[in-house]
Amino acid sequence: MSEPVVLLLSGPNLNLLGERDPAVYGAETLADHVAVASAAATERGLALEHVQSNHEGDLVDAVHAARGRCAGIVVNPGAFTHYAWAVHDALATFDGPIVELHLSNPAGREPWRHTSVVAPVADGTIAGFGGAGYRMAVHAVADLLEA
Ligand code: CA2
Repeated sequence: MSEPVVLLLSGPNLNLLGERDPAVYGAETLADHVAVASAAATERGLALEHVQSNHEGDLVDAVHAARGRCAGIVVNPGAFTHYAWAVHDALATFDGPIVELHLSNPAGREPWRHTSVVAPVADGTIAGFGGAGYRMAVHAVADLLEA
């Protein structure tokens, strides 16, 4: 039998990681983070799928495609975190565990980053641990699946 699939969803501008703002977001590329998340998934007997988009509707479509097919979701919605209610509504239709992930700690940054519209439909949030958060988020989903 094939392993349960965890969907890693990456929002806008995260495709530029490693190219700018290393002081805030680190020097690693998104591909580096996906590799870390994949390795963590393998450790836990899970498979990882990754979707990155700069378009809100694509992220909504990816959540829809995950319904009934993926076991859990790790989502770094990028700036959509703070206002994309369509992403919130799509995630609310997903039955498995959802972990919200951020490289930085939005709570310690500008006031407009303090609101997350994703947090109410996530089981929990991992923020401020840089790239290590990708490993932590996959393990959090795995723990919730095993609970
Ligand atoms: O800390 C995070 O992971 C964020 O989700 C990153 C978002 C930001 O809007 C959230 O408040 C927190 C921004 C991602 C932008 O990524 C860039 C990558 C390279 C260069 C510039 C931006």
